[in-house]
Amino acid sequence: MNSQSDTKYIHYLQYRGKFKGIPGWLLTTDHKKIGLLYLIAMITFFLVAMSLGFLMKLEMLKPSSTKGSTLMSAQTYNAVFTLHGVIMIFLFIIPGIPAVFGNFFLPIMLGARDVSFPKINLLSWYFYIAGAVIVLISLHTGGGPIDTGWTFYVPYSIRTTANVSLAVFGAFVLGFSSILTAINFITTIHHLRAPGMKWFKMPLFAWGLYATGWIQILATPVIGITLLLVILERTLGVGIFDPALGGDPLLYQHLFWIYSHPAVYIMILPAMGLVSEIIPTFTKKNIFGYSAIAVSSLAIAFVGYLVWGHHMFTSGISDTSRAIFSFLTFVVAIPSGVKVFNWVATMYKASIDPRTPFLFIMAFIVLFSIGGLTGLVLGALDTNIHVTDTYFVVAHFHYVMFGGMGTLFFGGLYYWFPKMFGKLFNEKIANTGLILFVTGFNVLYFTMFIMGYQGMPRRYYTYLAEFQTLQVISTIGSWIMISGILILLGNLVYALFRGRKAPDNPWGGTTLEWTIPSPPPVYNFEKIPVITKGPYERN
Ligand code: HEM
Ligand SMILES: [Cu+2]
Repeated sequence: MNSQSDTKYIHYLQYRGKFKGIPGWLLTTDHKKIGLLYLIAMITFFLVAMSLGFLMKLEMLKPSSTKGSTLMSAQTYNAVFTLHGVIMIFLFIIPGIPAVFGNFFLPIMLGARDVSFPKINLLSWYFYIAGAVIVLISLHTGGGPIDTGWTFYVPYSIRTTANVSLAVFGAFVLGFSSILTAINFITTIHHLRAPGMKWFKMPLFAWGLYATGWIQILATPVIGITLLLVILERTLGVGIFDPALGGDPLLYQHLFWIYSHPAVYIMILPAMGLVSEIIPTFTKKNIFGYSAIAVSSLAIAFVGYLVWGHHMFTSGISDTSRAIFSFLTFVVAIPSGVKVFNWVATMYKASIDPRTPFLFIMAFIVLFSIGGLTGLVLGALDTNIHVTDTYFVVAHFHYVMFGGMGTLFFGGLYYWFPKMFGKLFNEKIANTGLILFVTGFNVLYFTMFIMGYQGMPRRYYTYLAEFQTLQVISTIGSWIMISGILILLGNLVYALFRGRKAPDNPWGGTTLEWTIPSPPPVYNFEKIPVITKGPYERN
């Protein structure tokens, strides 16, 4: 470490020389450390929101109307499901895989030493924290915790005395974190790929982040402006969404879902990219249909912009638009199907090494397929009218969002843990945790499909006695699932302190992160690699 001109040395100075200890973290511009800062914050928020989910299910053990509320009042229940949804969506699922694994691994997988704008990358984390703190403050100020549901629908969100303005302002600030991360990833992919790494030699995880980045940049401003308009309507009564002032509440729904439906692809496309990384590693085969998978990410991102109306089939939109939105919702299933088909084709006749990260893929394919197929039930006009706003919807989005991105967030953590921390974990305990998670998940949410189909509305803190058996089974499911999650997380915390040292490539992966030490040095590569073959080619 002596030549002044060596970029490695300069990088070392840039990232290590200056700050140590806490300042070394809070002022870091090292993409790996920023990924870890997001990881710590995100796991914390997830555990808080998970506890709220646990409490909601506890409340459902008996119908409050007959024997008095179990645990909380109706008003508190409204605030709890709102906060649960807001935290899970804006602080866990949307930043999720891009902010943690995108930050830690994208530059390494492209053969770069960092993202294009390291300081802006740190700023994105501060916007994330600032947004979270503002939401937190809103719970204890003004009219108290927001109680509108995570969708902040007007006219209720204009009328309620709860502190909606500050809470949605927090969500507005969070949007900047998303946009800045996307700008960094897109410019990094365009400009910092290693020599020889042409677009179709790039790992598929990078393609997932690329498609996601464009949605983050183009859609996030829509929700940003919409939330500012809600604040404006609450403070000045301008008459944009409030029908009493000549406003249109349906306009709010259009603007909200013009962001929030594409946002589900911000959640799932990086996760799907992760699947395309893990399957070749454990099948020891090159991925089937690389280009089709890469292009299907962009296709999903594009068509995903055109289906938002399927959230409004019963809101009074025209029959023509209902038919078009329903048709397009089915079209989105095609590029998604291309991915699932190519993943299964890669596994076909492979000698699969069923290690823990691969078992997460199996769990994902089962849970996400149930979520996807029930999405078609919701996308069909006749069945939608029957199940919209019931537990069927709640079950559906937990299967796609939690069963999809959530499972792969933990799967990604197990896949890359040895590389990130240089430690190995206990696979037996991990597999036990995963089995409990998947079993509990289905007991908890599949019963909610049945209750929803039988008419159990969502967002009610009480219910008719006939639902009690299924409610109790569903609650027990949440205990099994949550114990699985705690075992999965506890196992990694233990490995962090007591795990055996990990080799550079414990799984036999072929992408660039497996060619450098575990954990990676601050400058990533001794020498920038030259790429001559596809990411999953083995010889
Ligand atoms: C970890 C354990 C979890 C449990 C036990 C849980 C439980 C629940 C329950 C019971 C509801 C329905 C409330 C009602 O309508 O009466 C709900 C709503 C919701 N959950 Fe979860 N959930 C969990 C994880 C997640 C995850 C990972 C996500 C991320 C996507 C999520 C997102 C949501 C959203 C967005 C709502 C709707 C809130 C609203 O109606 O405004 N949940 N959850
Ligand atoms: Cu949608």
